[in-house]
Amino acid sequence: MNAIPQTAPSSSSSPATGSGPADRHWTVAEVEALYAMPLMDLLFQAQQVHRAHFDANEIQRSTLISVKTGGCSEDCGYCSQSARNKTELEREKLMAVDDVVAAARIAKEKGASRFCMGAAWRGPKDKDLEPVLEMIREVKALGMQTCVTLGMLREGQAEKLAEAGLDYYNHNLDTDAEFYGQVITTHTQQDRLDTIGEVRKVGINVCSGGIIGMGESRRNRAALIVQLANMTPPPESVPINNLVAIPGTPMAAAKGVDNFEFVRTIAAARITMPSSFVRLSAGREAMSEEMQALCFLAGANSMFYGDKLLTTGNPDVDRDEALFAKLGLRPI
Ligand code: SAM
Ligand code: DTB
Ligand code: SF4
Repeated sequence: MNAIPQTAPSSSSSPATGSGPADRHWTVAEVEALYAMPLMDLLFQAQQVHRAHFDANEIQRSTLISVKTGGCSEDCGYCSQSARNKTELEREKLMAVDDVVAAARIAKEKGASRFCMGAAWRGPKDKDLEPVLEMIREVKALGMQTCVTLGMLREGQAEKLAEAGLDYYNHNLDTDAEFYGQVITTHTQQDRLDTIGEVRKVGINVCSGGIIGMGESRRNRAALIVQLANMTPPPESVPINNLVAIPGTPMAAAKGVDNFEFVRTIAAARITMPSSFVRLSAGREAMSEEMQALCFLAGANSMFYGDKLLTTGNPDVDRDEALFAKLGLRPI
């Protein structure tokens, strides 16, 4: 399998960057070939692509908040918030706008540039959308970028979000179309693609990625990257989550992936989506500083910043600030 190193990915692209035209179409075989490269070659290529498009010492930081927690109708096998999973999570109804804005103000003071508000919904009801629109307007007024992740959108809802000034909508493909049904049965991957299409249509930036370590094969991982990279255009933000195995979910005993496989996934995302922010997402709390540095070297240039993700932990801000200082990274 080591016969293909640099050639496959750069066949129709610039050898210096491995990138190529904006409408480059990737095949699963090409991305599998990236995965199969010697790690040092892969990291070198990822760095070349990264440096041709970004300042490699800058990392964008978003703070997450769960504005509506638990009790979700969907059966996503990894999620603490599904009503069908027997987790210890306490349900919480939609937060008051003022409390959300107060949390955003703190996140800004601590150095986050974007505030991402998540709700455990299959999708928002129109009456639920109104307070969320107010949250978006008020967080934006603080001078922060805004992101929401609310599930599937119905007709007209994306327009309302755009009118409120929303910068990013997060809606992950989560896993390869072929593996999707083994993780989630209450909606299809096509449903997710439809919502992403709605978001695109109204000009909101797309944040879409997936989860690694749910028992999928390397081919599934490569196919997920291909699906994201072949979107026209690819998502502006691509979160790569390392599964947080949550007790009480069907994924509680998932074995996860080897660290280097995760790093290879980041590199594959970077090389195939040269202009996108690749986000080192869930799972960072369990990663050493060296592992995180390797992810940045592979081309990750954004992350979640703040002591909590949605329902699980994240490194605390002091630890992240110390890591940035050690690595000479600058937040943007
Ligand atoms: N309900 C909305 C949805 O599904 O899009 C928004 C919230 S949902 C929790 C957002 C994303 O968090 C999921 O798409 C998934 O990628 C990620 N996520 C959830 N639980 C996770 C876990 N245990 N480990 C890693 N990522 C997880
Ligand atoms: C994304 O891709 N990961 C974030 C954000 N987008 C919404 C969520 C991670 C959730 C991890 C598990 C939890 O805290 O519940
Ligand atoms: Fe969790 Fe979102 Fe799935 Fe609901 S739709 S179970 S919140 S990932």
